[in-house]
Amino acid sequence: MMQANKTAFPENFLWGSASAAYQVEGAWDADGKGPSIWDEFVKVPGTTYKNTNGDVAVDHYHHLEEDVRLMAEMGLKTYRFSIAWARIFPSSMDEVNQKGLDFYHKLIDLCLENNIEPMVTIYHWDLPLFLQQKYRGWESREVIADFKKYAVTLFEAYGSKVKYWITINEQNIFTRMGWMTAQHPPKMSSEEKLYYQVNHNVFLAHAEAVLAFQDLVPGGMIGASFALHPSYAIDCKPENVVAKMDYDDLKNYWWMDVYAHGRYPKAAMKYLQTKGVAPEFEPGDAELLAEAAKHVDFMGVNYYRSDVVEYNPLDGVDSSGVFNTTGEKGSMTIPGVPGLYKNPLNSNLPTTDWDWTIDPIGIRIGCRDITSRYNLPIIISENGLGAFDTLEEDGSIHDPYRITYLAEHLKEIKLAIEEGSEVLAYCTWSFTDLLSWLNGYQKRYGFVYVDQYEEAVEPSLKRYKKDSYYWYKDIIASDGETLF
Ligand code: BGP
Repeated sequence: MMQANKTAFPENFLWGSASAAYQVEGAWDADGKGPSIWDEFVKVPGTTYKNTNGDVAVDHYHHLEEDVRLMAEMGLKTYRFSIAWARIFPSSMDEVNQKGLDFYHKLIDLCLENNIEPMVTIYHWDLPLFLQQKYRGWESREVIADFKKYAVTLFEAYGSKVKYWITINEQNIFTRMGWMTAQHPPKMSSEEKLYYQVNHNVFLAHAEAVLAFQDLVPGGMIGASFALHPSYAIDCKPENVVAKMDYDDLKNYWWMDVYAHGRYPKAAMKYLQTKGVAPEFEPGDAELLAEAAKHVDFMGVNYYRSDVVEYNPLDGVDSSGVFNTTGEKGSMTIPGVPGLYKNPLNSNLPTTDWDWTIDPIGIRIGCRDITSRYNLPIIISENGLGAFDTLEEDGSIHDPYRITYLAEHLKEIKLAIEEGSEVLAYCTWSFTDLLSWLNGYQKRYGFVYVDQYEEAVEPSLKRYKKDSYYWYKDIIASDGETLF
């Protein structure tokens, strides 16, 4: 729907950037923090690229003032970060670690002093290890009450200062990689029944937090962040169009429908019931999900790439695909589910060195779809390019590829807004460079380069502004006008 009359980015648009505790903080056992499942998982040789881990990460924990100063100098309007559950409850849900709470008070206060709206993610994958050991974490319904308690503790501590809250980051990713592809803790593979049950537990935990939020943070906004994969049927063969519908139901709407409507998509549920892997409901679950959905204020969207969908016969590809964690372009293989779909490469689009399709229009398609299906405001909670960057001798980093990637996506977001989507915020991934869960430190996303090499014994952790830092600064100052 191309129009001649252009509207501007909305007033008070939140130009932002994002991170997650495990990927930036380091200080993995400082000030009373307990271990998380990731602290344990990464120590098993062979689980991450070159056995990299977040023990130090980019040491944001000890560079707080410097990092927020860099954000303020850039003019950032919002900073999305996650809270490490194991800093708040290190070894039991009965004892709060005040030093953990203090750390985030400090971060939030620094943001506010610099006119940066803090945006808190309650859970970004780093479950306290004691909960995994006690009842296998998300596999048990016990986690629902514990998550609620943790969320309530945060609402009570920070609710008067923080307006924007994200319950869960990319439930679809951490559950798939934890229970289907064995790439994340607890490293289980093809546990399909458990995978759907775990997801059900996460939905219930999210729902409890959303309902508790209503009384504790009046005027606040809450939602979940979802890893959105808009999809294209490979062609107009009807069986490929049905495969796309199956893909959307099982890979996108399975999550977004629950957040926004409080119910699972019907066809997907029937399929899983027939297979005997659908989640079991207890009395009250359906009502809880439906009630919470009425109070969700936005859809959080993490967008990196789109997918192509082609029908996959019963004797077709049966694999989650080889994941490229090395940056050697072309090493990824295509995934597929027999009887449903497979995901061939999109020959119309370029890819990153990690084989992720670069598709700016996909973000507009995603926004349009969410607007039509759910009529909810949207927070783009992550979008960015993982790339190799080079630190020049003079301390500069020239990353025109990142600027192009972000600019093209922003232009499409602007079009989505013109077409009726209500987009409240755009957070790039990420502000500083950070640990990429499985891909080490060489896959860089930040506006700020951090000297943290997997090879370095004692990295300097020095911060350097990339060209993209100055570019985003201008975008923010002009409210997006310099994009055009
Ligand atoms: C999302 C996660 C982020 C971040 C990002 C980039 O799935 O929410 O935590 O890691 O993806 O992914 P990667 O680090 O695998 O390149």
